[in-house]
Amino acid sequence: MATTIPIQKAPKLARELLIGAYRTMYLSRRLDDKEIQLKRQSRAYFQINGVGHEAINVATALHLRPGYDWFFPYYRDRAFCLQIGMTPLEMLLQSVGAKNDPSSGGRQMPSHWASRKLHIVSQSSPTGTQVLHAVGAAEASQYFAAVREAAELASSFHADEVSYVSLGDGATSEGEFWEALNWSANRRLPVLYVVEDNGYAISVPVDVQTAGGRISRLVKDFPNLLTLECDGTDFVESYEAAGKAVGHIRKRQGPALLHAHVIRPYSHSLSDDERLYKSEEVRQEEAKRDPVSRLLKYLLQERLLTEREVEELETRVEKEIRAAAEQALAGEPPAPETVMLYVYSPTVDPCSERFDQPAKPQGEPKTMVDLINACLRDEMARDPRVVVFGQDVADCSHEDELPKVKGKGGVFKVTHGLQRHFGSARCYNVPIAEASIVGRAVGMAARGLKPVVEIQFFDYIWPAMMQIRSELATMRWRSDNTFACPVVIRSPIGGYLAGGAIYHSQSGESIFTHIPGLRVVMPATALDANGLLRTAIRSDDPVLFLEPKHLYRQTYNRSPYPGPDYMIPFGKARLVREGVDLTVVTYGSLVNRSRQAAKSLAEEGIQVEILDLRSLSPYDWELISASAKKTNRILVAHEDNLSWGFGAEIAARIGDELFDFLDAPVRRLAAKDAYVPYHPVLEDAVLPQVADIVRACRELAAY
Ligand SMILES: Cc1ncc(C[n+]2csc(CCOP(=O)(O)OP(=O)(O)O)c2C)c(N)n1
Repeated sequence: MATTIPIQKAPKLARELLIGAYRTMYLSRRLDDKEIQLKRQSRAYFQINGVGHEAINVATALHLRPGYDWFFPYYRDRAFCLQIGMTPLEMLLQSVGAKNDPSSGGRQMPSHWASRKLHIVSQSSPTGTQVLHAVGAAEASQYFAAVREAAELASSFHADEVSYVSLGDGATSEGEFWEALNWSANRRLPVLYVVEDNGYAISVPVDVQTAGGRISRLVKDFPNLLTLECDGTDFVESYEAAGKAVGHIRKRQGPALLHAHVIRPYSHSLSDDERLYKSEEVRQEEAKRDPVSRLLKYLLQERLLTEREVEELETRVEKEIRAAAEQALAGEPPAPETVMLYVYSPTVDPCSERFDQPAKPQGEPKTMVDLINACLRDEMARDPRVVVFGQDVADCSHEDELPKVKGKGGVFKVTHGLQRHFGSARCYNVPIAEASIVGRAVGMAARGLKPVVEIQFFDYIWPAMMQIRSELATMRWRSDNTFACPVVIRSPIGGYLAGGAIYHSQSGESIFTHIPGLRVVMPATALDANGLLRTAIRSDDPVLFLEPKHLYRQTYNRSPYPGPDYMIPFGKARLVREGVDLTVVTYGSLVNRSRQAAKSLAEEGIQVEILDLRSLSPYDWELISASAKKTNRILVAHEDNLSWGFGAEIAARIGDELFDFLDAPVRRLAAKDAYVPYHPVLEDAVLPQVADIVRACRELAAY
């Protein structure tokens, strides 16, 4: 059962601590005022404030250790970040979007902080995604404690470290918050959740947002979770509550959630006016709980400061802010030509020769499933930071039963034996919560682990879309290369299974190739799967590794094991067949279908060249161009449906850059713009068949 501890007034706190706290709170408040002024003068482009949250922010930060614990602060956490060690100048450099903004190099809105030195992981704007990153960072703590060889390679690890995350009352409505609580409570992860409840999410009051209007009541029965509630505008009470929460976590008793009631008197942001939806009476009641004036009153009442000393302190703060603002405004803007920097790793290029390593074939031919499994084994043996998790990926979650059973190892057996061989810390099952799988992987990778996670079927990747598109793919770019999360997401994809139907046959790779920062790969043979997966794991970018499940156990695409260092660079297509009359640019399940089509076309005297792209982002433009210049006719063929698909991009680029070499329009062959149905007759009607390819090639050759 969770415990709810009533908060009592703390015994007298040290004078220096209280004065220091007041200083940070006042600094934070005045920095907000300064930013608002800059925005009104059009010298900043956005403003969101932390006003009303200062007491809980500083009280919590005082129990945490910069560069030791890990921080995932909400945009209201200005005072928190100041107390942890960010400077007013660093904050103002972000307000003006300066080149030297240490959080993002002018790429992110203000109040989206990052600092590698302090361990503030780059924050994004979606409300709630950060919670899973914090859980991932805490899971990394648990991992490092269990896998010592990995801890030795970590940039920082301490046995009692804490992963701090804050969020608003509104953000607790996100499913990701509940996924995070469930997993962190179950695994007793060292996470501190601070819910800064200012009663509103923009204009929506908390009683509309949350059943019963009180989040701490809803979560109090989570096992192992310490739940606390406090007046977050009362510094002394907040300090006491945060101390209890942090103590619980450092003793490794489980996570803690601190529900702090705060106010938000400056409206949501400069684009909002709370008078539109909050009555004057409510506003005046809230004003009585202003944390900065409350602490000041306390300091004066307890005679810890004189009026004169307050004046001196405040004058010093004003001076510091003025100087910081002047310096920030003099900061250089970012250079336009740098905008493409750090979409991908600037140092590890998975298209380079380093990732071109020859196969050393040994033994009997193996299937794609076998060779993916072999690659995972090799990489886990090579690097203790490689960790595998997902739904059903382990052999048997209950370790005591493991010796008595054969083991599951994935619904397609791709991860079979990994738990048995490497232990349950390195390969384990997790709940059916896809956002949680990717979100936690982001937090783990930000700490230097290499998660290779499985989304059981591509059809179920969608709950993770926000984490993939807005977090995984953006982390390096948005933090100006300060953080990265080179996660590998493996997922079986596609149809041609007979009976897979709409929810076990989906394609949709172009939705992901559209995302800058994400690499997308799709092998068509066992050997390619092995070599490309190794490249994915050793690269420093996030990779979506799509495994056409129809090809998992085909005999024609088998290969002998190529050895533990075999790698294929990204962006290098495979020339499957040479021809002179036309080129089929394809990948995945259509590679072999194109080969079959080409064989029958050869009998008619049409010689078809086939390129298997293998990696879709990046793709091999060089080979496509060379082939187009040779055959002058191009058909792009894929299993995914036609409209707005991958073929549209390739066709458009060929039209753009190779028009003069074409003897015919670029043609596309793809699935119909519908879903894959259950009955095989219907499935055949939707997905491209060999006969369709033959027909399309014939027409193209005759054009
Ligand atoms: C996923 C997502 N949905 C919507 C928004 C737009 N938005 C920004 S802040 C906000 C309100 C958040 O409220 P709360 O979590 O209570 O924090 P507060 O602003 O009150 O501190 C909304 C809806 C967003 N940023 N992300």
